[in-house]
Amino acid sequence: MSDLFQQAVQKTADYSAKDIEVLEGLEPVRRRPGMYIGGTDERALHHLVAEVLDNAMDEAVAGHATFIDLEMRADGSVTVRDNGRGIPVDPHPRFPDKSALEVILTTLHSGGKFGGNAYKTSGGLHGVGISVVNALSDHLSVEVARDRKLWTQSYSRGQPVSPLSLVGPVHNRRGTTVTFHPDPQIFGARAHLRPAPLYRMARSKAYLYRGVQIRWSCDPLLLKEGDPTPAEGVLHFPGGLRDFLAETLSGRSMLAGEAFAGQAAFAGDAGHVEWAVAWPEDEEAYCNSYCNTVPTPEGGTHEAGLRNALTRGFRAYGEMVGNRKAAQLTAEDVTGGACILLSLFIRDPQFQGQTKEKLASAEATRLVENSIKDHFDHWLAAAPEAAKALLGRLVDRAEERQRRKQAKELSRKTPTKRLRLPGKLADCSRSAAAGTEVFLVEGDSAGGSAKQGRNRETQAVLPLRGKILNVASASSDKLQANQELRDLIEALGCGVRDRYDDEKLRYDKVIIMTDADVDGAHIASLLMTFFYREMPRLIENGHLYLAMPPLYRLSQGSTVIYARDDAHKDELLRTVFAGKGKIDISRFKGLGEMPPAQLKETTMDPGRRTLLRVVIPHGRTEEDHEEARDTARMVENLMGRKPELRFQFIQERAKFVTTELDV
Ligand code: 28G
Repeated sequence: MSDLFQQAVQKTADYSAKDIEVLEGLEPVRRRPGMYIGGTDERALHHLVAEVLDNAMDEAVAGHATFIDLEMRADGSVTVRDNGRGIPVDPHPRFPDKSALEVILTTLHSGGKFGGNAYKTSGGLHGVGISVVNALSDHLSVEVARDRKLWTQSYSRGQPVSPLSLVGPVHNRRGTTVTFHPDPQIFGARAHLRPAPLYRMARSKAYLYRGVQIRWSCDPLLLKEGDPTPAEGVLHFPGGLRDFLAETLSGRSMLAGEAFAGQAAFAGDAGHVEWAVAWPEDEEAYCNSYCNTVPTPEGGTHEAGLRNALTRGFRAYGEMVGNRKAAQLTAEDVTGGACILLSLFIRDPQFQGQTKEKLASAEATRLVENSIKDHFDHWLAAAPEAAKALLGRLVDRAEERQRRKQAKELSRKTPTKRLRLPGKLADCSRSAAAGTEVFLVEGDSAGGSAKQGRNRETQAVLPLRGKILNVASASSDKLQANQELRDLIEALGCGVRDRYDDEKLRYDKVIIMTDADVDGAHIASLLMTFFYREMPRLIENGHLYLAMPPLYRLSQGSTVIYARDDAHKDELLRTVFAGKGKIDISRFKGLGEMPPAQLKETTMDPGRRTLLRVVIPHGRTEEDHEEARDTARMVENLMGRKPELRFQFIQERAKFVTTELDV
């Protein structure tokens, strides 16, 4: 047992002089409420409930309570009840004319370890004590069931309005019940507690501590039309954080299948930690951490411990499987795209920061890191394929970060020192051109999905921002000045016009991948024009292709299938979806909105996609011949003055260039 804990234990046994010194009346709270609850707005109003709920949670986490009731009444009051030990009602040693209960409810005990509860929450806006709630309520009543007796006392604005009275004997009941009504003098007559945020608060508490059942009830009069909050319900989640994470991630696909989740106790009864971490394909990250079930949105030492464990774990795993690049991983590479839930339980947590929403307890870092490290190594080793794929993605992140940094540094140096490859190119790892392809994608969001959906060995992705310069009407000066096109020329490596060298082309296939809509068609036609003008031999030699993203999204329940075209859609309706109820058919929205796995399946995977090869016709039919003779004028017409022709052009894909199926 540590000295600190020894002291804490002793303090629970008696009220030492030091504890009494920090006691103060409640007048300062009513005079400057904002100082204690972070304002007097609706948010602060809800903090009152959080405070009382946290007190009940403390009793549960300490192992003394298993149930908490939370009830919202139509009159704007709230009742919280726990089945813990009940706040002591015996005379207070230093104020023999007052009960311990009354001292707890009428004095501000900032700083001291007065509570004596080992897991007492003393951080954030919470932990200010139930006395602050009492001070800011026009009515508060408390019931204590303890030693087979039921006691009650009422207060108004922090002052007792009745003495502590014995109601009578009770059986089969134990614990504390607090009912309070926030003071309209403080919060305004129009302020009201709302069911939805309180229900959400109760739910997350239940997820954070699986040892408690929270019974929720809310007067139906408080539930406005359309509010999905239930009037009653039992919140109990034996699956803990793993289930919490699964719920917040529902419907999104994960990079490494199973989430990394678990719990571990610290040696010497010093507390425990729970965690759940997943890497979603969309890389939309969040990190929700808690200490003793109180949110720590500013993070702190416990988060640092988790980050260390994950980063060191990935580096060690990389070394083991021969991925040398893993050594460069930073915590940001590893957690920047992850969804993290972290819940720590320790004694006497220390909080810091403007709003006390950051954990400062130094020992938390080491405790958390050491507890999680071994579990993480096992998790990685248990599913090597998933672990390697995930590691590959994180290494991608690291490389992208390094490229960005390098590009930033280089842009400040002389232009001759510039890197040969553009910074936003996600290159493939194979160095020979044979069997490789580069996808030209519009925009960063589609580029992100493409990077995730690609085969990293053979497929490169170059995101191009905005509509590229309309080269048909641009002078070659302007062309030189266009960054997007310069990047494209650099990435391909083959040079332009007279200097074009097919041997130097860095990829086998150059694939234009744009949305299947008017804008996408426009961008595709601009790019095709660019190639036709600047690198005609690239087309002649059969390197240029159009990807065919799906046109429709068909869904039925949880089944989602994308259809290439009308024929494919009709076929799916006849087969997969036949006779199974309502089918949702929507126009495919855009590459960026498609999950990477689906983008891969429908549009990128060489085994399953359809590509159109772009060719310059050499008069196979009379018609083609006719058009091929005057392609230059065609191009100008299409790209210059008649925008309505562009769409038609690309839709038909058979005018100045024709396309043929590549299988
Ligand atoms: C219903 C709404 C919120 C609570 C307890 C239980 C004890 C307690 C609370 O003690 C003062 C200082 C150190 C003992 C502790 C009962 C030890 C033994 C408690 C709550 C007295 C505070 N028996 N349950 N406070 N300690 N529930 N629910 O607030 O010496 S507050």
